[in-house]
Amino acid sequence: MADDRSTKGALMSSPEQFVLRSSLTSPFVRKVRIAAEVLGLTDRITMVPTDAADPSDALRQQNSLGKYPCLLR
Ligand SMILES: N[C@@H](CCC(=O)N[C@@H](CS)C(=O)NCC(=O)O)C(=O)O
Repeated sequence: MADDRSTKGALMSSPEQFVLRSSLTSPFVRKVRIAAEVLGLTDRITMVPTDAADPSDALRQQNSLGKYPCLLR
């Protein structure tokens, strides 16, 4: 096996986690959740509900379009 430090680092560290700004009723969010499930990524994604109508919701800082789904690292 090649002695590749970047590969070793990736194997030893925990998998990257993501936040999905979302809503349970959004069909666009549903598509992302299905893709995540098929790809085995569900455990790495934390769903955080979004209220696009609430000006104090951080969504507009996270996605300049102010739309969800919005996947964050
Ligand atoms: N083309 C976008 C559409 C996303 C979209 O329109 N999401 C809706 C929720 S289902 C939304 O963000 N609505 C809030 C708004 O437009 O202010 C995509 O496929 O993700």
